Amino acid sequence: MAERLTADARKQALGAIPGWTEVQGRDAIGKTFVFKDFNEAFGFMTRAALVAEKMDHHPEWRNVYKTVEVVLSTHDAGGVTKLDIELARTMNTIAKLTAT
Ligand code: H2B
Repeated sequence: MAERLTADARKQALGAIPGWTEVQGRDAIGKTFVFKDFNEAFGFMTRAALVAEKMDHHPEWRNVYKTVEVVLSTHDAGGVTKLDIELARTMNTIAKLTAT
């Protein structure tokens, strides 16, 4: 099972993934993605969902029109692990590919 990252390791990893920050009050990371419209936002979610399912690692997220608020944490570990970092990085890549 993936282990929780130390505060230092988490900070260092976040420094290399644009837009992702620590969530206040819990051991999790988050980012709000803003797309051109709903079509793009949902396209992003669809692609990200397929990757998440393949990884067996699932986001907490909320969509309102063209924004997607994402929170990542490894529930089994009670905090941020390398799986969250990997999914965050992948989501940034997917967002780039999705945006027109
Ligand atoms: N997603 C997230 N974010 N954290 C988990 O601990 C987790 C998950 N565990 N997806 C997986 C599913 C686990 O429940 C299954 C049984 O593999």
